[in-house]
Amino acid sequence: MTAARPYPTQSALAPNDLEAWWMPFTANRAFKKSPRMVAGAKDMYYTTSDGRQILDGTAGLWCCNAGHGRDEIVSAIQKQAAELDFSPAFQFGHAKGFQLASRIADLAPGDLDHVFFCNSGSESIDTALKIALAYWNIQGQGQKTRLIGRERGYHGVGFGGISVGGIVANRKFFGTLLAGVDHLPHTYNRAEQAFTKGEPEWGAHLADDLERIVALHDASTIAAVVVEPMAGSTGVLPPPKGYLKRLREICTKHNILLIFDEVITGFGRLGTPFAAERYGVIPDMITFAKGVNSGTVPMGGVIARKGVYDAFMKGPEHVIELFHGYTYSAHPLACAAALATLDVYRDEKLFERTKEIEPRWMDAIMTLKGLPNVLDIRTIGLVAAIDLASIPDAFGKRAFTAMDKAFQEHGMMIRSTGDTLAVTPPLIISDAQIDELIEKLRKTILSVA
Ligand code: PXG
Repeated sequence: MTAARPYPTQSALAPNDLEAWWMPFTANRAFKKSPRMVAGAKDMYYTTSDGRQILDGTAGLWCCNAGHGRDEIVSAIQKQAAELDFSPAFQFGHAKGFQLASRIADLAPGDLDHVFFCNSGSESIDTALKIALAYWNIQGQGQKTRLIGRERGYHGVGFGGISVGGIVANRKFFGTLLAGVDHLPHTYNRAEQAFTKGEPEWGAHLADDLERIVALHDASTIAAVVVEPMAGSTGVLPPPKGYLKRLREICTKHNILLIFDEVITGFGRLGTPFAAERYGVIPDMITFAKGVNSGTVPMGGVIARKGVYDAFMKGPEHVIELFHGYTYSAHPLACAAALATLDVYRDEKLFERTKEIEPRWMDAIMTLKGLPNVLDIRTIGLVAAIDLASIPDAFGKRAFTAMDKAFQEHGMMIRSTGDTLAVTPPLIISDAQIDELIEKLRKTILSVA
């Protein structure tokens, strides 16, 4: 900082104090000229700093699945802070870490029985990739090091995640990334799939590309394949029917670990605790974050199958089995928040409810078909994406303007990525609020025509 300036007090924080925060994944200059500021949140609504109510069409960043300011979760966090603020997770433990791991293992299908905690989705992916590499190493197959991701995949922003990820803007500035990574093709084809509700019929054959990759590198060099069951950040790509089963079969045939990145799809977004259950496919590891405690305290993790965990549990018992972990792994506040959140999900049957309202949600979203510039709509679970035609020579501007106008003029928070609008409300959304959301989307799309 060049010149000394007075520290702003909390109450003095106003648009002229916006300079110091270099905001993440944000158009900083546009934001600072015309800020979108939130000051409070309750249930389905944010409140802006100037007192307007904003319908939350994004569950924060796909994380506040139980809605905002839930009393049970708030008081669990408060109570935990007073009772046990921090406990080291290296060589020491606390009850809620174990309780939470058991609860998550119970929600996960099959023998996905062991949970490793971290603090974000990005860390969960790096953790899963490291477990995969170490898993082969300790079994004397240290040559299995290749990692296979997918075009258009998003796995956070760590070097592991951007290496297996397939979003060009997230990769191209950051050098050569991890060596030995290859990518499956993405699964979107507008000509074949436009305006499909749920999983498209076309595209299962794209999983067979894994056979080509195996033929090229040989299975003896490949550690793991990692995909989002439904690609989220790239603009919502539901998996083609049968695609994930085929990936599983090919991985099993060639002795390759399969990792599902469920940072978005975990905790009910597709109407089941994990998407693995919806698709009847058991991966070797599942990554999670966000919805685990409804976005209230940073937390992520990896759920590993029994066989993966057991492979590490040998050698002298005083020796650390996996040299990996974070200071805040299983942070007591995050665990307390998660236990309270899982109670809310269970007591309010929010995952089952999501499944129930999915058809109505899909029908409602599809009523936007035919509006100006709408090129495709994809929808699944409680998720929707609307592709808008780009303004010539200004890719991304139409959707960015729509996101801004939605907030500033139409009282709604939505996300934009490229020229796609993404809508992913909290799972507590009522029928009337679905109608409100659709009406606001309609006005927003018309306002950028
Ligand atoms: N994997 C997946 C599938 C994700 O969607 C991450 C990993 C990384 O999580 P962290 O906690 O490190 O951010 C994500 C994050 C959007 C959007 O609008 C999506 C994410 C984050 C922010 C915005 O699509 N996903």
